[in-house]
Amino acid sequence: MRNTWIRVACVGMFLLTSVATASAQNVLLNPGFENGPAGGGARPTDWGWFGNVFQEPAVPPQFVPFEGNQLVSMFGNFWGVFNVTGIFQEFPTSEGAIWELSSHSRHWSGDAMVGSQGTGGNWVVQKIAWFDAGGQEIGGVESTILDGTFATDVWHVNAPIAGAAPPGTAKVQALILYLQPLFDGGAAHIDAVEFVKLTPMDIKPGSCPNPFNVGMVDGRNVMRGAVVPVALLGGANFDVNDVDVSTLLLEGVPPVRHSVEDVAAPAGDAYCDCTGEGPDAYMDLSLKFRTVEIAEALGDVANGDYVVLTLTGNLLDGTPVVAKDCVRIIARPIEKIPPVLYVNPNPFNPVTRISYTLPEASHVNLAIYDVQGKLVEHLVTGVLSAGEHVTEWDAKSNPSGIYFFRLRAGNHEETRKVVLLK
Ligand SMILES: [Ca+2]
Ligand SMILES: [Ca+2]
Ligand SMILES: [Ca+2]
Repeated sequence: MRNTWIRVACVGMFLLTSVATASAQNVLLNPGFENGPAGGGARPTDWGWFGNVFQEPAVPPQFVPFEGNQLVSMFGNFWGVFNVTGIFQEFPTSEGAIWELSSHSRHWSGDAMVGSQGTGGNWVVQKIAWFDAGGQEIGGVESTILDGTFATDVWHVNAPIAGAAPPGTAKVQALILYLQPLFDGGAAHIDAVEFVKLTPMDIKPGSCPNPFNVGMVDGRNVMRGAVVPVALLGGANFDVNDVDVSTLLLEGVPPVRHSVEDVAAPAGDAYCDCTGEGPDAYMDLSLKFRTVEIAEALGDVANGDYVVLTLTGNLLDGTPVVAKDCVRIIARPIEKIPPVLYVNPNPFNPVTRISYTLPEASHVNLAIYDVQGKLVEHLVTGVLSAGEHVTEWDAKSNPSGIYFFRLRAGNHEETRKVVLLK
């Protein structure tokens, strides 16, 4: 039933003779409608539309934008026929490109939206539609109905929908539709629409799923010192050398280091699909972020939460880059978080630093063994306080070779292999 209605919308769309075409081909223009002409029957700039669509200036209490000083209103005054009103924007694209659409809508009490025909009466729907080179619609992704039973005069955040362009795709449209039954008019307000082509990204490249460990001890993240590996994935149409690394932020956090290497392949057909696929012969931009900074940026999360991490930035030519991938939060009970042992540098000559973080005061034994398992030296023995500890090992009197650091803290034991290269 719903699909039929959407098809009605698309027929209306084909009647349009002028179609908005954006210059930047991966982000819609005028997303908050602040740049368009307002009032007097003006239509939204940079958008196509059908039905009664108007750009409105902020005039409380009638017109209250979600952001900025303008919004778009959609009115249904086709009494007695099923009516679809909407706005759309389109971009050239090709098979495999992943696009994401989100928006904000408001059901306006000034022109009652909730109809008398069936549950809810009026609906706002987000849709991504794929078209072939001949202009035929060949597929799409729709949101659930965002129905008129919501409270009026309150802005709703319409959750993003995303999809990958199927074979034969030549262009994509983002549509925000307002659907009305036979005997009800009404109005919907739309603002802050986002439609972006997502750059493929893989958190923990080549591994799936993407667990993200968080845990605080006395206000300090016990993952301190650890990094989150993330890769922007190159492909036939995306050279990662075009990325301006200095502009990249993951959840607002800049990377601590980066390199260009082939670490993973793009995943399936949705932006949060997870894959364990490894290198694919396309170079990727490998980025490392401090775990503690990302954890702080995420704020309160709970064990088992499924969280989308967003990376933003620009290409060297200024084109925006947006990438998303999901992590599963693993919040271990604090007492079960083991010490985390790091050795840096490794290989080393002749001094290296061993660091580890204790979740609680513990009896610690840190020792070095050679490759035959023979004790070389005890570095630390005794009770240490909770928190991070650093110990150096100067191996100037030891021969080159493989050694093992073994940390025992309480009931926990951890071993790291190191290489002394003279
Ligand atoms: Ca606005
Ligand atoms: Ca991954
Ligand atoms: Ca790759």
